[in-house]
Amino acid sequence: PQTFYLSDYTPFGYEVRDVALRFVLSPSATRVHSRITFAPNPAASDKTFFLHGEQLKLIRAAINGAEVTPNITPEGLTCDVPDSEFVWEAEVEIAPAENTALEGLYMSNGMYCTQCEAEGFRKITYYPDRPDVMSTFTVRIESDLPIMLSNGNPGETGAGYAEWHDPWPKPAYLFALVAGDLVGHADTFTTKSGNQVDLNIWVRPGDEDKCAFGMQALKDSMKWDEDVYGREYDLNTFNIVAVDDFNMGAMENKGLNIFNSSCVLASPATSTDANFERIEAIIAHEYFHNWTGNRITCRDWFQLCLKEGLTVFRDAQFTSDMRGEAVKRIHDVIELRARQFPEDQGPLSHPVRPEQFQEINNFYTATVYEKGAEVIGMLKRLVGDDAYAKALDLYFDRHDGQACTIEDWLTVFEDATGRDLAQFKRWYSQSGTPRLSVTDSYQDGTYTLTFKQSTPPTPGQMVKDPKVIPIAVGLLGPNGDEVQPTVTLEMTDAEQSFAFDGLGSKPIPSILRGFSAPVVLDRDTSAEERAFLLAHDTDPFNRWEANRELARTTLIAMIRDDAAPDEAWLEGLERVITDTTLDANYRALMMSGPSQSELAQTLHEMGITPDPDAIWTASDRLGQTMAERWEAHLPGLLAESTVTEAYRPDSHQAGQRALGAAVLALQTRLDRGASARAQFETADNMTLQLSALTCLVRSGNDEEALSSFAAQWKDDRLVMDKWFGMQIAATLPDRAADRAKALTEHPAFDWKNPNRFRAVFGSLSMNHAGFHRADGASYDLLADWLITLDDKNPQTTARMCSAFQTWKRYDAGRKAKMQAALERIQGKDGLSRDTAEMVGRILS
Ligand code: BAL
Ligand code: ZN
Repeated sequence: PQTFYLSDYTPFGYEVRDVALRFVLSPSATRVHSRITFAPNPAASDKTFFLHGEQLKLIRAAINGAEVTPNITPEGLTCDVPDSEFVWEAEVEIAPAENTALEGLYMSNGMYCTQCEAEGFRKITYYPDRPDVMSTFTVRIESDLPIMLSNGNPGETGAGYAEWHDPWPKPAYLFALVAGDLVGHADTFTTKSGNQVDLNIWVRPGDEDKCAFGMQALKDSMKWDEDVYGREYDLNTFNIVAVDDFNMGAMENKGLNIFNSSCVLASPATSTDANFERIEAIIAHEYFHNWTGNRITCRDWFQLCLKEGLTVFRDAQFTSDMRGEAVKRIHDVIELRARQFPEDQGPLSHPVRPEQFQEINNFYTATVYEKGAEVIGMLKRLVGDDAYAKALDLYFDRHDGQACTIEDWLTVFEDATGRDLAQFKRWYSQSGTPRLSVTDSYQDGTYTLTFKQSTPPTPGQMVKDPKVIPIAVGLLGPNGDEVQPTVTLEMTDAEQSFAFDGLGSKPIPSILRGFSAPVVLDRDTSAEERAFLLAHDTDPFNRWEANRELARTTLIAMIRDDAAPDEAWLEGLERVITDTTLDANYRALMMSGPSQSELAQTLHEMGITPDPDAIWTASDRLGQTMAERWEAHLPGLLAESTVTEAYRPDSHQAGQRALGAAVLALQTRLDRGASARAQFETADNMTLQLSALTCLVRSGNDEEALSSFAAQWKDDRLVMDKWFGMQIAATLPDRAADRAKALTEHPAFDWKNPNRFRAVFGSLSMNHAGFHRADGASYDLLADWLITLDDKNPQTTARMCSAFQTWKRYDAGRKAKMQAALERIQGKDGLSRDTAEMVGRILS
């Protein structure tokens, strides 16, 4: 397969002045008529007229009205064209009902929908399918379906047709079309300059009662982007459509966002608090793309982080404002460590701006998205809030309507602040997680912190240069008072010291407050010092971090030496979880220790081969110790976390339920599931029902509850995804593989639906000891199913291969079994380019 390189960029030889499309919809023979005005691009030297096109049946092509016979290959076509403006016309036939890859135009439950990012438009018609080619679009859809939607503003509508016009030039990846028997949940939003926008969430009949929350989230997002970034919506209409079969979470098509139904439909009975928070964040994310992604887009796919890192950063700011800064930051860091760190420390490591790819769909990664957002957070911290706001205004002014690069983005910051960002740019080009070690000294009132940074080699990058690392530091006095409020140290060298003068005694440092940089902090800290920070740190993130470090140290000692859990830590933690002045959500987070895969990563870094069974046993034993030790507190904590008001998905109530879930997990260990069963039976919302069921599954005593849950929810696809997933993710490790296998034989296992496939196999890979069962049963099962799915849906198959990305850290037996599973996938006849690239990288 061809490898594409960032360094090879050249502009397309032609500008597109206007696009008119006409769709005559039919499940197996949709006709797509295109009429496109091209003109030679004066900025391009190569005037080859190449249009992308895959899996298209060309019926007819014409230039300026005269029929032409292009030269067609599996990737597209070339044709001789005039050297001045001309009109290209084509008619192609496609079969949406046979499109199981869910890229291009496809069908989901009788409804037509599209997914064009990154390179799906070329499966709809012949076109220069690259993000730097932007044009206005006019679309006419013909079918007998009641609802027909496309981008932009609605035009003429009549019996059997609907027209749409998008006045904003856009790349083809933002094209969308939807047609189906849909019902709309309507509302309006008036922008700050007084334009009234019609809002609609379109769903399948029966889902109307699950739209209100998403609509409110959309209106909150529109208002927030006006208030915080000064960005106003720019069309008369904004449509969201819920689709059951979707490879990603959602897609920001101009004026017509298409959502995986799991990321928009919400109701208290069927959605958990976590679902509500995620839905709010994704709606915000897609809406925010209207400016960061659509109005200003990417020059090429190597620049993906330009829109994704920035938009994730913006949605995190939004959630932080809506739900609380500390808890959002802790959640994000937990996710970063769970998903991005393993990627960046293994064979799939790549820079935030990759420099080569075979299949761009494989680069919609935690590194591009989440590390991309961390990089923007660091930039904001380094330049300060005011300069960040000034730079963003300049970015929107200077680049509106353009397809840009990371260089453009950084130049804006350089121009707005006068800073040289050449060194900072390494965050975009160097892969790998930097390690930051720190030592300290105190003499005559001066306290000195000395940092060293290094980044281990990653694939294709053996040598790393020092990066700019913003290190937020505060100092605490012996009584817990803050003697130095948070200050951001700017580290630029491989080794660098920072001094604090005028201190009466040696302070306790609180380093990397708010997780000010995506690094691993190595510091030999005594348990006493961490316990002090757990009790006193004024930075809520670092207070939580101190606890996590203590939990990790204890667990590692339990795993390695069969040690008892650390007494002093448990006493300190007890004070925190019983401190009713603290936010319940925060206390719940304190009760969850490092995940089993994170412990495996720590052991690996220590040069110890992780044993998944020993990790599970230690984690389980720690849970049992906590339950027994805090037995007297549990009923009071459960009572305190009981919500007596009507269900609201806000952070206050969600916090109470999160604390309740953590406490119920301990209580279940003591009462053989009696409390969990009682909660399960009386729950009037999904959060309580599912947390109770999870406890029962973990206890192994779950058959009855699982059956009754399935009977209650058999007709709700999204709830059944939870049922499929949680009984695998939460079950005892030795049952996970067998359970997953049995569930693949369940009549409701619709493996072509990405949500259902992920529910089973994403959950299996999350059950750490279950996935790494020593006999390799889980590896084999996953490999079998990835081989099956690859024929139908390469994109989802390739992404799920990352379950194997840490294979090299395990013992020889497991390693050999994972390698064999990967090689079996690799050896499959006709393996997709997507999966071949992923497996090849993982094995390398
Ligand atoms: N652009 C793909 C989906 C998203 O990141 O919003
Ligand atoms: Zn995005």
